[in-house]
Amino acid sequence: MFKKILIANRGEIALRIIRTCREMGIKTVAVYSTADKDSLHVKFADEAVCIGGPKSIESYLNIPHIMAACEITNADAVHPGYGFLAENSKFAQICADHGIKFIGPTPDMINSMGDKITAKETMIKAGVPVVPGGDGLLADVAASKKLAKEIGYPVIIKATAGGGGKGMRVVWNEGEIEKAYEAAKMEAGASFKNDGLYMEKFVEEPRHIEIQVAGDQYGNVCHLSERDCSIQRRHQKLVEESPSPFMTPELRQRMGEAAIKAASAINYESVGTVEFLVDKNRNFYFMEMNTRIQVEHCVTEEVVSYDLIKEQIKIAAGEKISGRNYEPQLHAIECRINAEDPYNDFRPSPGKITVLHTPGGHGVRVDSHVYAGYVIPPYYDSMIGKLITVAQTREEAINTMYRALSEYVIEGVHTTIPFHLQLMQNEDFRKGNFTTKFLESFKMK
Ligand code: MV4
Repeated sequence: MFKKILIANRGEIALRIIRTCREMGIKTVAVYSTADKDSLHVKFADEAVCIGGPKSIESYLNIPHIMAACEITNADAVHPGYGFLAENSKFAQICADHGIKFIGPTPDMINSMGDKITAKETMIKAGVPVVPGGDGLLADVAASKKLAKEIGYPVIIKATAGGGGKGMRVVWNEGEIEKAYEAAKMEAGASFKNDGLYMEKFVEEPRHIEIQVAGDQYGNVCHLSERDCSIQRRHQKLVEESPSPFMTPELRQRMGEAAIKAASAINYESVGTVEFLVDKNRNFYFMEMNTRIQVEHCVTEEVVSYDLIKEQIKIAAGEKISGRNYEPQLHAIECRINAEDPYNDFRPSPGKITVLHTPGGHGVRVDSHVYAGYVIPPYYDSMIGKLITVAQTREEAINTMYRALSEYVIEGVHTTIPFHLQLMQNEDFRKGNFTTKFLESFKMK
C-alpha cells in the first residue's frame, strides 16, 4: 500500500480524499495555490506545499510544480480528484515516468476515451449500443449535408475532442447545417485545439443515466449501478440520484452489462463512469466514458455501501476487486450547493461566508470544505459543498433533503439552496417525471 499520497486538487474533493487516506493510515500531502492558503484541505493534510498563484494554470494545472511537490515530500502516489489534471494523459505519463503512481487509469486508457470518435469505434466493436451516425470526421459542409440526409433530421454535430457540451450544435433541417458546422468547428478549435467534428442522430428529450464501474489490474470489471443526472443546466449537473426513478431491474441488467463491456474493451483499471443517453422507450446509447472519480460518486457510495475512493486507491496499489456487481439497497439524492444566485441566472457569487450552519441528523451527509469566515475565491468552480440524503425510498430521501436544505444556513454569499428547496417541492420532480430538458422550463418562484 502507498505510504504517502499527494492530492493534486482542492476543495471538497481534496478533503474527501484526505478523509479516506486517514482511515487507511496513508499520509497525505495537500498542494495549494496562494488563493487557497486558508483552505481546509491545507489544514487537514499531514503536509502542504504551495504550488503557485491563484490562477489554475499557475498552480493546480502546473505539472512541474506538482512534480516538485511530490519530490520534496517523497510522495509515492498522486490522486488527481476530478477536473484539473484528472483526465490529462500527459500528466499520468509524467507521474509514471517518475515512479509515482497516478491513482487512475493509464495514459492509453485516458486517450482512448478522450477522443470521442475513437471511443465510439471502440464501443461499436465491443457491442455497446451507440447513437446511429456517421463513422469518422466530417470532411466539410457538403459531406455533412449528405450524411444528415441519410441519418434523418434532427442531427447533432459534436467535437471529437469534446465532452460536456462544448463544440456541439443541434441541426433541425438542411438550411441550418452550414452555420452549425462552422460554429461547432470554431468553438471546438478554440476550446480543444482540435476542430474535428462528427455527426449523429439527435436523441430528443433523453435522460442522462450513467453507470459507475470499477476495474482492477487483473481484468476484473464490475458495475455499481446507475446515477440519474438528468437535472442539469447548461451542462452543469445540479442534482444526481441513485437509483434512477426511470430504471427497471431489466434495464439495469442490460445497461450494467453494456458498461462492463465498455470498460473491459479498454482493459479499464480504476473507478470510472460510462454515460448513456436513454430515450423515452428505454433505448440506451453510449455517450462518453469518464476516466475519473466524479463529483456525484457519493450517491453511489450511499446506496451500495462502498467507499469508491478507498477502492480506487486499493486498485491503484494492485489489489483485486471482488468482481461482483452492486445493486442499490437504498435511495440517495445529492444537491450541489454552489455559490451562485438562482434568482439571477445562477450568476457566481464569490465572497466571504459570514454565517454557516450545516444540516445533520439521520440520513444526511455533507461533503464540503467551507467554514464560517471562509472566503470563496473567484478563480475556481463555484461548488461549495454537496448535500446528500439517503433513505429507504425516493420519497423519504426527498423529504429528508427538503428538511436538511431548510436547516442549511449560509450567509454572505448567494447559494443554490433556494433552487433546491423549490425543486424538492416540484410535482414533476417528485414523480420522477423529468428529462435533461427539465430545467429549461423550470422557473424560480
Ligand atoms: C446528445 C444529445 C442528444 N442526442 N447526443 C450533452 C453533452 C455531451 N456529453 C453530449 N450531450 C448530448 N448529446 C445525441 N445524439 C443530447 C445531449 C445533451 C445532454 C446530454 C446529457 C445531459 C444533458 C444534456 C443537455 C443537452 C444536450
